[in-house]
Amino acid sequence: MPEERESEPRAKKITSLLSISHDKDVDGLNSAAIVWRYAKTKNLTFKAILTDYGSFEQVFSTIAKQRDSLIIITDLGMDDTIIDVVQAGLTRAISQGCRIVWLDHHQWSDRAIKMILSLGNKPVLKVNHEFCAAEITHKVLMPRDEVSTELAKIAHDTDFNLREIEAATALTDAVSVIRFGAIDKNEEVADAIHPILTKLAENGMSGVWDNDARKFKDTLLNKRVDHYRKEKSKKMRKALAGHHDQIIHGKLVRIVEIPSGLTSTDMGTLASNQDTLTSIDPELKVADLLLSLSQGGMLGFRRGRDGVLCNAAAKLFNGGGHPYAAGGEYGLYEDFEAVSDDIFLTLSKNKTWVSEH
Ligand SMILES: [Mn+2]
Repeated sequence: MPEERESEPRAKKITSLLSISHDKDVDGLNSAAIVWRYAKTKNLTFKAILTDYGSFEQVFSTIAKQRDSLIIITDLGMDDTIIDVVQAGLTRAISQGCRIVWLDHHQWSDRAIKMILSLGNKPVLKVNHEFCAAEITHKVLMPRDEVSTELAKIAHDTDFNLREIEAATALTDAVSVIRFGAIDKNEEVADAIHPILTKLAENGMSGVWDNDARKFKDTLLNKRVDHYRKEKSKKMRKALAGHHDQIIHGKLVRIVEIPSGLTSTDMGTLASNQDTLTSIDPELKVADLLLSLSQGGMLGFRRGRDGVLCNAAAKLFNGGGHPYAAGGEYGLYEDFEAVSDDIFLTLSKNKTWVSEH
């Protein structure tokens, strides 16, 4: 960590840490937990703001009020539409003795990168698409901390949609349950997530998850997650039953509509589980490429196996992302069948999304 090597009076003055992370998923949450552990080792007072892209204006005006703080932003990308808001907030904070560390894995424009690097007080910016944000945070801030290693591993499993760690899938569902619950009750998502963040920062996964009993230590949370999974699976079964399949360039492409209350990650996770599919229809196989269409016309891309590039497929629909997961946009629609045919046609005209190996 570069600031460890610094001995100027400026760095010495920093006594607090403000963490800004993504409230949407486990990657953002675990990144914040690792940052918190870092704050503990440095004896910095800690405050976390969990947020989403729609709230940047509010968040960066809070940042503008900080003094002598280390501000660490994780799992949030920046594009040109918000560059001015971000620049104004950070420039102000830096003039008041703050330092900026930004760790992310999303797509950044060259302009956005240059803007951050041109800031004062030696900003640190690490953007790497090959890792999730918690892994980058772990590597940069807490490489030798075992709890942080585990938190990064859990985040990787869910962010890369691997589903190899039961606790990671459970935590993903818990975050959804807590988020949707807060939104329903008109409460702040960040406040609702805070207790779980505290436990993750203190004891890592073992603070929330009982590995032997394979459930959450918090009985109520465990019940809510169980219920959420049952509801989700009912809705998903219905949605999957209405799927449209087509073989394109030798790949099984499937399009499903996402019901409300489900995310494309939920859909991706459930639809890539062969047991779930078999229980719906014994003939149903995991698709090579799964597209989930939301009511608002947004498209989520997930792959069922290697050989498909989700980011290249999403690019055909004004989007982007990673080879294993990406997002794009179709636009408002009425007739799901017509949309499916249209999407199949676009994918069949272009082969960039099929990888050679
Ligand atoms: Mn992330």
